[in-house]
Amino acid sequence: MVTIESYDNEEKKRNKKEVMDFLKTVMLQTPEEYNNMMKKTMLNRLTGKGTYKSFDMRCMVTGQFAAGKSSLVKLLVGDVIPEGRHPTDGISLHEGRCGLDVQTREWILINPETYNAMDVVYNKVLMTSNEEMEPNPKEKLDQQQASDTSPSGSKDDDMVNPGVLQQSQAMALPLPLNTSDNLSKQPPAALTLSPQASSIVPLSRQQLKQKMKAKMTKDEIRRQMEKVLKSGKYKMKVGRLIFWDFGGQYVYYTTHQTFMTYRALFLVVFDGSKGLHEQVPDVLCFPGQHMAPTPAVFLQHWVNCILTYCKAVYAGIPKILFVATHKDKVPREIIETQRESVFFGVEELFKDHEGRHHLVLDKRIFVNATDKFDPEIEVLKKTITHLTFEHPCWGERMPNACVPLELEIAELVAEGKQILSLTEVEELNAISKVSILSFNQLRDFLHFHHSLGKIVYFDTPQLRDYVIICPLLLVEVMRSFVTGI
Ligand SMILES: Nc1nc2c(ncn2[C@@H]2O[C@H](COP(=O)(O)OP(=O)(O)OP(=O)(O)O)[C@@H](O)[C@H]2O)c(=O)[nH]1
Ligand SMILES: [Mg+2]
Repeated sequence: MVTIESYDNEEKKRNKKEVMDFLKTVMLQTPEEYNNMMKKTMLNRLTGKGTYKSFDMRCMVTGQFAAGKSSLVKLLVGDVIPEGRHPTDGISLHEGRCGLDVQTREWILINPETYNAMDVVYNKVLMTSNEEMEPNPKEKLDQQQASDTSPSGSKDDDMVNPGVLQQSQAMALPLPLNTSDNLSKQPPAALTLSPQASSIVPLSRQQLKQKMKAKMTKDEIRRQMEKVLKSGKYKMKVGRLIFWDFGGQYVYYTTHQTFMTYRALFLVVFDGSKGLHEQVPDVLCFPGQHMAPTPAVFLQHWVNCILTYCKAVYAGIPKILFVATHKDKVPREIIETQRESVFFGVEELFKDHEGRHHLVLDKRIFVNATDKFDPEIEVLKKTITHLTFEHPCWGERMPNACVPLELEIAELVAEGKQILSLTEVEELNAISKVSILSFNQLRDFLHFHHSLGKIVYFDTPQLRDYVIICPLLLVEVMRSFVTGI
């Protein structure tokens, strides 16, 4: 045991400290511990004014083309399923459409008409003021002043209105409402990367100051928070589920990996009415392979892709849930036999796979992805809920200090902005009337929000001058490289 004693001379103290630091480092060997340590350090640096609990889960829906991914996602978020075949072009994002009640674990659908991306962030700020541990005296004073104008605090639960559609509190960078459509189907103005349409050209300091002048102030935030609370339409403790529906055609495969993250739950969807080793007709060989494509080949591809591109931070995370579709294509009397057969096939396929502990194989969900009354849709919702609550990132603490900048960026995204120059982000931070992050805190903010998938920021010499605040823009850019369109 190395102990620094008060009678040790300076050099001895230094030497002992070095040994202790070394021991601490080697003891923190696992990626999980290392990650926790890094996160704690970073959060502490950003915190200053405490943290809030963030309930935010991404459900990544992957699998072979035409397996029923989009149909399934539409059922889960309460959308109408269109007639006929509509292949997903890139990635389709469904956000602000459903969530989970953090206390009752109820699946909650959100009316898109009442969805307001900014309110999501205000809810988050609100939660900040009552979720926290004992504030320091100065903060207490601030809160007291705030409570003069806002009914935040213990009244929180009184605001719960179970009969009303709810909205979650935990999103930092909401996208415009049209993101539940494919990005490529958005109005061209939102997509073009020309300097006129996007915000690539940095504004001058003066222009920016003028532009941002009327934005976030403490009063504005408090006023909005009060509105959110008084509306009674919102319940504080509803976490968000964001569905990422991946296009299943080969052409998109190169783009998908960019968005793989362990901070998510994965669904791998396949057509359960077909044999796992039946050749898929009219398709080219799988990229990089010469064997005939079968559902089994697609399942292996997706599992390998997910586990290759997601960092191993927590043991067995991310979880991968298999969902079979096209149950209605199987005669009723043999549904159970078919279920046994396909899921036994999936188990066989991965029995020696080294990522086996990521796979959820015991649920054996077999649905008709076009029928919202199929009782197994409820089973699927329950399973997603369970896996979300088990996920170590569900309810993780986030620093409050970032919230004002998140609000500013959220507002720009809502206005249709997709990219900001780093200078613009720095200016935005510098003119904040609520809290200004230091240079290092701002870097941490960008890295951390990149890891959350809320922005895209690569800190490399060629790319570090731009921040993509609407991550799906990247899919569109990469898709245009692949297809040449
Ligand atoms: N009968 C039946 N049809 C289904 C089922 N699931 C999907 N379909 C149909 O299959 C077709 C493809 O469904 P999608 O949901 O678009 O499939 P996808 O996996 O999103 O396809 P990509 O976006 O190309 O990867 C559509 O015409 C759906 O109506 C199912 O469980 N039963
Ligand atoms: Mg689709």
